[in-house]
Formats: sequence, structure tokens, C-alpha cells
Amino acid sequence: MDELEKNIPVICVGPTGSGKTTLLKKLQDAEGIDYTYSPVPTIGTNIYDINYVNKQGKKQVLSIREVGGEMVTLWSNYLDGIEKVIFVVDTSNLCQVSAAAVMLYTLLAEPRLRRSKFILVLSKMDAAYRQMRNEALLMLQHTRLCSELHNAPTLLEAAPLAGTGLDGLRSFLIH
Ligand SMILES: Nc1nc2c(ncn2[C@@H]2O[C@H](COP(=O)(O)OP(=O)(O)O)[C@@H](O)[C@H]2O)c(=O)[nH]1
Ligand SMILES: [Mg+2]
Repeated sequence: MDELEKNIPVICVGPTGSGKTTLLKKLQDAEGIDYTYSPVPTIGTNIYDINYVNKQGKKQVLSIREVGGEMVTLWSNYLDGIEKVIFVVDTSNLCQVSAAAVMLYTLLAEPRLRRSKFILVLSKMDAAYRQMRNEALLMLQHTRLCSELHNAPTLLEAAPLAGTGLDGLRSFLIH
């Protein structure tokens, strides 16, 4: 099927190298981890189908489109019909956080995403990077966003490589 014809209700965006592919792969392979996977930067977009069982006990599939950081100028092509936005920021790379903040604000201000739910994933929250958490949140002005916006992002701390944060992401996606 042409990927553009498929209904993709979730978009996963954020700077290059922030851990999007690792996170989505882990989410997809949560039951059987794929050890053959070695991350290479995503050029263009990838689609991940996530299987889950809904409240009625029915099997469902949720499609997520990852849009690479280099594709930032093309994000606009993928925003129609988006219900949820996963925005991934690399906490281990504070140099990238202010650029990420600009991207995030652009999406939050996008009329087509007015009714969409956002989750802000603080990625790579390994022990070594935990201390950067508060600086990252300050740079992203998360507190201000929460007080000023009706669609302020939910916050999730994740370490995609270790698979931490997957439960939180799954529940955001399913509910
Ligand atoms: N330290 C650390 N590195 C990670 C983590 N998750 C992903 N990475 C690494 O970050 C790099 C970029 O990851 P990738 O998923 O390709 O990022 P993307 O460009 O946003 O899709 C890879 O080398 C990953 O192995 C993590 O939780 N901790
Ligand atoms: Mg990628």
C-alpha cells in the first residue's frame, strides 16, 4: 500500500540522533527484542506499526510515522489527521535543546495540531545524563508551556536503549 494513503495518526519528531528510531523499534519489538537492529540516522520517514489489545479485548494496530530531523522543512506535509505527537529531545546533548525547543513551539502553534495530544520525551535519561534533566526542561520552558497552553505536552523520561519509558509511551498512545 502507498504509505501516503494509509492513515497514520501519530507522528514522532525531534532532532536527528535524539533516539526516535531506537524508541519506536523498542516499542514495536517489546515482546521480542530485535538484536539485529543497529541504528542509522533516519533520512526521510519510517513507519512503525504497534500492536496492542484494546479495552474490549480486540487486537488493534497503531501506526506511527517517524520524521527525521533533517526533514524539518517537510514536517508540514505530514500533519493532517495527526492525533498524537511524540516529540523526542536528547537530554545528553544540551547544545541541541534550544533548537529542539523552536521545533516544539512551531508544532504547538500549528493550527492543524490544535486538538492533538503531545508527549515530550526526555530521551537518553541514562544515569550519566540524569543531572541534565532540569536544564533541559528549563531550556524547553516546560513549566511555562504548562501554564500557558491547553495542549501542553505530557512529560516522559525515557532511555530508549535500555527500554525505559516504554510503558509510559504505550499508555499515552493507547488512551
Ligand atoms: N546513551 C544513550 N544513547 C541512546 C539511547 N537511545 C538511543 N541512543 C543512541 O543515540 C543514537 C541515535 O539514536 P536514533 O534512535 O537513531 O535517533 P534518531 O535519529 O532520533 O532516530 C544511536 O547511536 C543510539 O544508540 C539511550 O537511551 N541512551
Ligand atoms: Mg531515526
